[in-house]
Amino acid sequence: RPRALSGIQPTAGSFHLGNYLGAVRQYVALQESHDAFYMVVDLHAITVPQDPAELRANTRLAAAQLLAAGLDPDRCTLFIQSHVPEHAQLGWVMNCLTGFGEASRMTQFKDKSAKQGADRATVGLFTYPILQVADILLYQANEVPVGEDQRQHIELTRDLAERFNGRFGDTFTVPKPYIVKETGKIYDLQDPTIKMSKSASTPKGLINLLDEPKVTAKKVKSAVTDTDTVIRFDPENKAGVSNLLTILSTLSGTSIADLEKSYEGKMYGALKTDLAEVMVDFVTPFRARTQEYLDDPETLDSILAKGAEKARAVAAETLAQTYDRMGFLPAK
Ligand code: AQP
Repeated sequence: RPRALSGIQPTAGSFHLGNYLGAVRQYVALQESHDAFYMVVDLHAITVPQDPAELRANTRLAAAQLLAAGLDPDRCTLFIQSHVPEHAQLGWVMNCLTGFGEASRMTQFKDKSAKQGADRATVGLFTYPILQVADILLYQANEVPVGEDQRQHIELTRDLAERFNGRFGDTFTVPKPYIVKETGKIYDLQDPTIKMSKSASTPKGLINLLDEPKVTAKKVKSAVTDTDTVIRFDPENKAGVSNLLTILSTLSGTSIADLEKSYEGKMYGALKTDLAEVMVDFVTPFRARTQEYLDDPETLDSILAKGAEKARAVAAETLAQTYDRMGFLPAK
């Protein structure tokens, strides 16, 4: 079986709809076909300031949401990044193989550091993509399910894997991004030209899966559309409507073409009412399942402990081989 690896940050508390449709949904699907490793990336979370108690709670909450979304610990390896110290160790090695200019070209860092101000952005935020390289290469992943915003980081991972292999001999699998075209970028409901993101300018554009269902329904109903009246998939001219169609199509399993047909002659309100209903049907059991995992921290912690053990076995082997290839003297 090919390997899959991905990670999600525990920073925001609730996952948002972009996280789910762009990434987590694919995590669930790939458990069936891949030897899959998924982690909550707490080391990445601290690239921006975190309150310790909140980080701890949000890390458990992220793991609970992954399980609620359908990850099955018998069919995949679910763990917390900091439980596997090899991530930080291989991260250092990768830092030493990455050019400063090369790292400076990462657009996510440019965007985030511009928002924070150059003096407040940490060196950790700058090297975030390099730690991500280590995350992926440690598991010899063939495919990395992510949203479109991560494509550049996977490119960097491929470059560094090839660079290392070229210099020190074949060591790392060169991974491919696994990005679903339709849902690789879910847009903000209030500004459908930007991606849905936890740092959106207004919370009204962001669907948090753990919001009260009635809040979710309200956000759907106040989504920005356009002054036209036709329900048609046309991302360039009708970004808002197209985003709603994408979300409805994915959650309901109905093709966009069939949706367009069924909404012929109908108003935007009909589309929003249906989407609100589908969203509520989706988030209601998701919230309940998440709560069940949170209510049983012993089970959750034992799943994570087993996951870390399985992950470490793979990561330790890759790290040992890497150290050896680079010429580190083995510890006796
Ligand atoms: N809008 C999106 N559409 C599709 N995929 C998305 N992802 C994020 N936003 C969208 C994908 O979700 C996975 C986890 O991302 P993350 O851990 O980087 O989560 P995040 O930082 O909380 O995501 P945000 O909201 O995008 O954060 P900010 O506001 O900090 O930039 C990834 O695979 C990502 O591609």
